This record gives sequence, C-alpha cells and structure tokens, in this order.
Amino acid sequence: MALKFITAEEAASYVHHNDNVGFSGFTPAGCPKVVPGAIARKAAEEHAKGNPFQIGMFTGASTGDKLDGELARANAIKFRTPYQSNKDLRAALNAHQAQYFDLHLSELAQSLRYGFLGKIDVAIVEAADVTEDGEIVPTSGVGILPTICRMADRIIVELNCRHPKEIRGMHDIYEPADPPLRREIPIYTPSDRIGNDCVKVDPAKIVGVVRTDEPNEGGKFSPLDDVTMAIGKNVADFLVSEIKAGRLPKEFVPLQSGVGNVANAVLGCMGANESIPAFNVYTEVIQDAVIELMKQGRVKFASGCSLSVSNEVIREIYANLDFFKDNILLRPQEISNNPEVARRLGLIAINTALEADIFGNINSTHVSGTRMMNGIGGSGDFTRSAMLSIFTTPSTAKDGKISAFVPMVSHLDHSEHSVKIIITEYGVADLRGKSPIQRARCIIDNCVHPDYKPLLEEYLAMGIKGHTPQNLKCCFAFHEELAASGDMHNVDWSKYNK
Ligand code: 0RQ
Repeated sequence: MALKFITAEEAASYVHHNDNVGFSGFTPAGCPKVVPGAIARKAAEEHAKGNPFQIGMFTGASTGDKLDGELARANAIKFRTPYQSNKDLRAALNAHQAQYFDLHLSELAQSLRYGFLGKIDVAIVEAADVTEDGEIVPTSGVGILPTICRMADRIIVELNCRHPKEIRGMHDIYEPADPPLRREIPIYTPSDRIGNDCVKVDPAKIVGVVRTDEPNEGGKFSPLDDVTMAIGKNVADFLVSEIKAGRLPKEFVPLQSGVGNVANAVLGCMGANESIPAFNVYTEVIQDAVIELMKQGRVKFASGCSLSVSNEVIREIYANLDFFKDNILLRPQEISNNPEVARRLGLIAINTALEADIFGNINSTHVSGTRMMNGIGGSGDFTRSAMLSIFTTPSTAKDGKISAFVPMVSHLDHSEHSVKIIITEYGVADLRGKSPIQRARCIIDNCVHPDYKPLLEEYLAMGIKGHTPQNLKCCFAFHEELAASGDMHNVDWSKYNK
C-alpha cells in the first residue's frame, strides 16, 4: 500500500477535539516535532472561533518544547500522563488547566492495553524509516510506540531524516502478552535481544507520513559544580566499599541511573574509579556519560529506552553506527523499566529526591507537598525492585533556604521500605536493617547540611514516643516556615509544639 506524504497541517486535520493521542519518544529523544505544533495552531484557531479543542495525551515520558510546550501554551491539553518537565505544561497542570496524572513509566503501556485509560484514537510517532507494508523503525527514543501504534485507529508518522535508516537493528521491540497468559520476560543479561528490530502495524492505519529534519531538543548539561561532583564521588566510593565488603559481586551488576546532572556526574565518577570494574547499564535514559564511558571500554553494554544525549553525541553515534549497534539496545519503556527484569538482573538503581525525611521516605515529585515538579518517572519502577536502591540529592536547595531533609516528607513517592541508601555531598546514609530512629540518626549524621542538623536533632529530642517518633504538631514546620518567611532556617519549634 503506497505511503501518503502529507504536511503537518494535513496531519493535524486527522486529530479531533477530545481525541486521545499517543506520542512516541522518551525525553525529547524520539518525540514527534512538527505535527504537535500544527495541532497547537489548530487548537488556537478553534478557540478563536469559540470552539472547544483539547486532546488527551499519552507520551513516553517528558518530551520536547515542540510537543508539550506548544500544546500547553495553546491550552490544547485535556489530560496528560506520565512524566513531564516542561515549564509551561507544569504551570498549566498546577493551575488545573490540564488534568495530569502521574504513573510509573513501566505501567503505562499495559494500563493502555488493559483499557484503564480509554482508547487511543491517534498515534503520532517519529520514525527513521517506514515501509509500505507497515514496518516502522523508531528513532532515538521508543517509549510507548509499539502499544500506541497497535491500539490506535489512525497512525501519523513523522519521518525524520536526521536519523539514518541504518539505525534499524538498534531497537528490540517486544510487547508482553497480558494476564493470564503472560510469561516471564526472557531477559537474563542487559544485551539479550528478545523482540523485533521494528514495529509492524497494519499499513491501512497509516493516514499519512510527514517528512521532517528537526533535530532532537537535546538539553545541555550544566558544568559540574562542587556539590554535584561530591555526590558523584560519594556514590562511587560507596559502591567500591560494597564490592570490598563482598555485598556486590566482583563482576558487578548493571546500573540504572535517572536523568540530569547528578546522574551524569555519578556515571563520570564511577567510570573514573578503577576499583569499579567495567559495567553494564540497564536503564531508561542513556545519557552522554554512558556513551563516553562506552568509548573508553568502561561501559560494556547499555540497554535503555532512549538515547537522551546531546545532538553532538547523537551525531557521533550515527557516524559510528556499527560500533554502537553492537553495544546499545533501545527497548519500549515497559521492558527497559520492567520491575521483573530489574529484580532479576539485580540492578543498582540511582534516582533523585526532591526531599527526604529523616526516617527514609522520599518525595521526588511535589514541591512543598502541592506543586508538581516533573513526576515519578521511572524511579519507582527501579527503586522497589533493584538490588541496591540509592537516592541522591544536594543537602539543600535555593541557596540553602530549603533543607532537602525534613521531619516528614510533604508528599510520598518512595517509602522507607524501598529506600536503602541516601547520598548527599556530605556523605552516605546506609539505611539497610535500621529501625526508624536509627535511620534518623544515620541520615542526620551523614547527609544533612550542618545548618539544619541542630534543628533536626532538636526534633528527635522532643521526647515523642512510638516506633517512628514523629511529632504531628511539628512535622511540617520546615514547610510552614518556608511558606511564611521563605527560609527553613527560621524554624522555631516552640511556635508549633504547643
Ligand atoms: O530549581 O530549577 O529553579 O534551579 O528543583 O533540582 O537539584 O537541579 O536537580 O534537575 O536533577 O531535579 C527530583 C526534580 C531533581 C528530578 C528532581 C529545586 C532546585 C531546582 C531541580 P531550579 P536540581 P534535578 C528519571 C527518574 C524524578 C524522579 C526520578 C526529578 C530544581 O530529578 O524529577 O529520579 N526526578 N525519576 O532548586 C523546592 C525542594 C527542592 C527544590 C530541589 N526540596 N523544594 N525546590 N528543588 N529540591 C526521570 C525519568 O524517568 C524520565
């Protein structure tokens, strides 16, 4: 069946008010880049005529500004899930203009198949290649592409010539059967290939192909500062001590690490530490540092959902595809983030906390308990199931006015039962096998900023009884003080403990 090449505007005509739309990609990598803008313009035109126009949105994770940003600014989003990190979308969902629900990334594809989230009307996917018989080769990020293509009534393909057709072979596309027929996912090492090199769809569903040459909106990493470097070094030193103590196998276990500067610094420090053997990566986002370490032979193999790398690095990968195709697999997020596989492989999972409490609970998503930052992302997929779950965070935020450690988290994403290790620039709190009060002392001694240690020690010294000695009159005093005076330093327990 001949492919029909259309413009982005023509593609947008296949998207109607109230449609549920699924988008490919994971982080800006692999996301459509021109059709979302055309949908946003269509929404603006309809709104100008007094007509409603909003869509429901399923993405892999965060996307680029050309997707989330354009649609949020056009007030074209009815609801959206999962992880996002766009400032305009963040503002819209915190103002309830767009309804947002946060979801573990590994769960999205199966939640769609189970029918929990409604139908998919349109799938809009970026491809490096598409054939007349319905073979779609994803680009540098997969996300939920296979599931949305299979479920959608209509498929729009953005054929992006920045991504060579020869990327075919870097993907491992596999969708598990659903219960009660599901079997184990047969991945026993990160390099195991279990699926196809492309997504096969009914070609009759492809309503059009839009040609583009838009680059990924690759975020630049900030230069590493002292705090970030200290966290990275503390993680690497801790892992070496685990090898020495015989708690990590000498051949090591695969690593998962989240997004951002800290993750990049951790990887850099692990790569530079000769006491850590060359290792495999089984993760969601493959960042620049993984590619650098792969070139140096320090990373042996990387399995992920996306190449969330700078445009400079993606060009390098495409210029050396033979090498990188032997060493990288890109999988749907249902597989890259699969808790069954994470537990089998025995991952070291390293993710980021927004705040932690002194008893080891983690808030990764809500600023002061109410304002959504990004979302839980894949952190829950890995944290609960990994062999070693580590959370990193700078000990303070906003010029020291916010302590990352508070008596009680203002929102809970990862409970004390899943969190094994917390690491800041000051040190490592190893929470394994410790009671709540032992955990509190360990966190205060090793991770808390010196400015906030006395306040948290005073909190524990209030003489509150019970297994977890929380003082319900005072546990949110840090947040209340931040709201009142803009600085958690000003906490005065006597104001609350009446
Ligand atoms: O604010 O941007 O205004 O400077 O939060 O903090 O320290 O720059 O760190 O970019 O790694 O983000 C948890 C949000 C951290 C992120 C979070 C302010 C701080 C700064 C960003 P500015 P940093 P990061 C991967 C797996 C989700 C869980 C996860 C995240 C801004 O890592 O979303 O790891 N993780 N998922 O000043 C108020 C606090 C704060 C605070 C920091 N306690 N209160 N503001 N900030 N702590 C994701 C995927 O699965 C794709």
